[in-house]
Amino acid sequence: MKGVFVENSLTKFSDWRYGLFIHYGLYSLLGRAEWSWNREEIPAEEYRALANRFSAEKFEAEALCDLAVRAGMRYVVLTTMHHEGFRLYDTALSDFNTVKTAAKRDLVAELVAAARKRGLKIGLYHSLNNWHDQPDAVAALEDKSAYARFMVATLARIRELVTLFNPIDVLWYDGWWPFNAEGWQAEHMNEMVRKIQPHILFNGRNGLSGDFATPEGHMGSPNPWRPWEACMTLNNSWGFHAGDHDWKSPGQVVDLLASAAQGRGNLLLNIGPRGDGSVPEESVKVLETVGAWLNRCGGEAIYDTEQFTFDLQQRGEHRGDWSFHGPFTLRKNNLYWIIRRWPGGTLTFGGCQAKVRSVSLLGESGRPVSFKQEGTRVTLSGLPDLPPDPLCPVFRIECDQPPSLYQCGGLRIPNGPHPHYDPCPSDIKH
Ligand code: H79
Repeated sequence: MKGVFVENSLTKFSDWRYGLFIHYGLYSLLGRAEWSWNREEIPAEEYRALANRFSAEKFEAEALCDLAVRAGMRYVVLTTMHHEGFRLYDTALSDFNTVKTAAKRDLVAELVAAARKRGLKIGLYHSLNNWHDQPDAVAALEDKSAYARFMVATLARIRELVTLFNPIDVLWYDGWWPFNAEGWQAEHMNEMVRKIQPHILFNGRNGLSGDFATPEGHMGSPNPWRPWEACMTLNNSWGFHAGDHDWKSPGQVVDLLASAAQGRGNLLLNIGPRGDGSVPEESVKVLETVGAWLNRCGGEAIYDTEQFTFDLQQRGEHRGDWSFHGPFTLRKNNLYWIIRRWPGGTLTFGGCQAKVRSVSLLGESGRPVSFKQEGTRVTLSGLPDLPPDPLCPVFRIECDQPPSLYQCGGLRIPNGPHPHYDPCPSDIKH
């Protein structure tokens, strides 16, 4: 299964599944993550001067989008302007942008064009508040005329962004403090954008709930029946941090992806290019390794899956614990078992509420697997002692109906949209 996205009438945001988040700005030059201006109280003039050094000579939109495709991703989201207020596009509203300074390029235009060329969906990240423009939202809190000026500028900036880049797929608001929806005039804001781009989607960070939830740094949404997208760092920083080498392993990324796929959510996984625009090799390697796995065998279990678990995401660190070998995902009559920890020649799971028709190992061999079912207990046998995939073997367990897993002492795992969650009584207190 290829990562390149093919549009069809059933396509929905949740089927994008896996996207590349790119945090790039002046902070990337400092290498101390994207909040450094604020956290270090860098004098404004000193920070502004970074723009004269921000030449972005290794920022290659084509290569970034190629990486996203190789990684098996279906969309990209770029920070067009982070909290620092520096715009990566050709705005007429401020000189603090990449076209008027050292780079002399419109990086957003380049990325949008490259993404479109590859059939990738595109999201533009926009920070509502920023530390550069005066007044900023905090200064506008107590002063009516400052507030009026601030909102005129904010709405004009957003209007210009979605006019310059039209059509795009997502407007990704961030930097919401210190206002709520009323303060941001969020209804008016969204309506204005929708008038210009009727099909655009919004996240829920301007105070309204938007089209999808954006859990940051964790999986799952408070309301799992709404579309959601978890944004996660690949190390522990969004913007480039020269001292952060704490990269997630390919297996950990598989866990995140499976967790998203179980809950029909998306994973927006971040890279923070260096100041010159080059991408740390470690992130490239992890993304490519997972992309190769998706291509080889994982894709069928990850893309276009249905809502399967409710509770596994709700229970935080317990997620995926139904099976200690690795998570399950679901599509139609197929249950997929993503085996992160290979226990050896046989594998058993209980609680299967459907009749299993066949089992196969995904991948080149696609080989059928022997199994037996005794009631709700299913055992796969005749398996090798060592894992048959270098990263993570995946089984397709085809059933006679959409399967659910249920076992008292565990949790009931309902399939599909389910208005009432009905836990097993012993599991109510978790
Ligand atoms: O871009 C990445 C982060 O920089 C950004 N979102 C991701 C995608 C982000 N910005 N802020 N936050 C995440 C956390 C919010 C912190 C806050 Fe606060 C605490 C906002 C309000 C209270 C700092 C302290 C800002 C105002 C007071």
